[in-house]
Amino acid sequence: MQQCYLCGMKQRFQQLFLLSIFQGAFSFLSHAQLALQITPKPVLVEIKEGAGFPLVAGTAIQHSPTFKEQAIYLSEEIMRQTALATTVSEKTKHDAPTILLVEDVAQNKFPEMYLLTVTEKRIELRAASVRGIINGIQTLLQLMPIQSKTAINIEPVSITDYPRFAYRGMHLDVARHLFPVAYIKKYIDYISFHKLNSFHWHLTDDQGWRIEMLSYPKLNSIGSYRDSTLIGHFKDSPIVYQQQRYGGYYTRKEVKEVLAYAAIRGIEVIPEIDIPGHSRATITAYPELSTDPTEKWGVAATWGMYNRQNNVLAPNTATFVFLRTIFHEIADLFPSTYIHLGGDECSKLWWKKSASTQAFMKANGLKDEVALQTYFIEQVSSYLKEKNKKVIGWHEIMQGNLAKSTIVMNWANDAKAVEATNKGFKVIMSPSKPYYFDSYQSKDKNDSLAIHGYNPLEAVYQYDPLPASIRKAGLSANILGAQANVWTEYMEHPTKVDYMIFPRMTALSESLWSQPEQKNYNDFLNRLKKYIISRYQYWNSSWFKDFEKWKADPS
Ligand code: TNX
Repeated sequence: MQQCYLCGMKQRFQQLFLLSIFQGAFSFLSHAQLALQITPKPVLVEIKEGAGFPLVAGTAIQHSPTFKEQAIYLSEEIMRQTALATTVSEKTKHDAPTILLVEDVAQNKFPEMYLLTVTEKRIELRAASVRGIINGIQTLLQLMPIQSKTAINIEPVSITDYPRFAYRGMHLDVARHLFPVAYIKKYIDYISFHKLNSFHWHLTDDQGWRIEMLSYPKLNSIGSYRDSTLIGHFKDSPIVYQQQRYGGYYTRKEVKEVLAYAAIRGIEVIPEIDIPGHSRATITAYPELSTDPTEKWGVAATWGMYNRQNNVLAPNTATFVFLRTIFHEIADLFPSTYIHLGGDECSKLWWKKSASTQAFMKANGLKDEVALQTYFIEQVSSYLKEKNKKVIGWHEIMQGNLAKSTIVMNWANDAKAVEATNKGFKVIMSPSKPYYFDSYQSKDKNDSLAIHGYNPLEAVYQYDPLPASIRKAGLSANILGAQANVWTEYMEHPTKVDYMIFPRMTALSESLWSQPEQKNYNDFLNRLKKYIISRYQYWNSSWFKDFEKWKADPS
């Protein structure tokens, strides 16, 4: 390896020169104290005396080997945000002010914790894990302006920070409407910026199967496309359809690309294959898996199928072979700890009417259709266990007598969470009130079409995903965390998704990350208006603008 001494000297002189101009320029400015404006609110912020860190073109980012990809990510984000080019290496080549990403096992008092110290000489970010370092990077990026700069003074500060909840997620339904891979990545960026850690990817439903399958190709050639799509609200009369083929799916290559992108950003991607209901696309592709194999099904063109149209899998040998095969294929593709198997809104009507289903129930000693639903969940759970995966399902999976290792995702109310924790389940809270971001955020008649309901920003902010009764019962540890759900029946394009999630996602972020005593809605609104809206603009995203006007209903 060749070394160029003079080159190093020259570089050092240039840096010092820039530094002196830059320090002169900033000496009369007091620090902006951006650290007090960070969202979600950190656990502990200590503002320090003295000069800040001079970030200039050529500043080095030095990293422990484990954090190589995160160092590159930080460098790219600094470039995008400020137009400053930093260098990335495992070793520093000079003693100029440096950004350090340090793997430090001592920072493990809390999961995903990070420690950020900014001085004149160093920005030191310490964490025991990738997620910890990513959380710190997101804080650091908020200490920099969103503006093209030749030099930035980052204020001297020390921040100790960690999340309140272990599971912090956002869901996205890509079955009702499909979004480009570029948008899925952008969505993952939103998740990472907000210090959330899980992306729940709702990949299959009545209206389309959205992931390439090698084992059952008709899921794509038939199941991924519908002939028409409902326009307006599904409860409108008369119902109007757009007669145009709609669909598509993410290829395995694209999924892998998304997974790699998410991994760098510390995000776990949890795929959901929704069974045994919500399966209209499946039975259209493979009628032999339905309660009536002679019927010619069609991928759903309308919304809200529950009890209205047959969309269930029939319990038979072909179905269980199918389920084992496709869940294994999914488990092999996704590195996540968890796989979501749906289990929601499974109508019992079609099973009641089906002679072969009734015969199966009798032969297997299943006393009713609820027991059959549990049987399905148990079967799939056992297939996933073979692949060492943990199972998540919507709260309806508790209807029967299910293994307690299954995680219950509760889309009902606090009482349902109490029921689940009392039964010994671990729970992820995603109550439709207020965590369904497909509901309205205003009562304005002219607001963009949403499914129903009213979940304004304030309600999202004020909601505590840890119900008081669970805390009092000493069962807090059974609430793993929470997530907001984004069902896309009425969101045809990414712009509409952005409109529905912002700024509610920012409120969610603070209620899942920050300690309850740190929450203050007015302070949050000020930070949102002054610092976060400019992020949405920087992302070229849309958002619901009237958020201040619409208050939470009294509970
Ligand atoms: C219920 S909540 C559903 C979804 C719909 C949503 C609309 C749940 C697990 N299932 O299939 O899209 O309502 O809000």
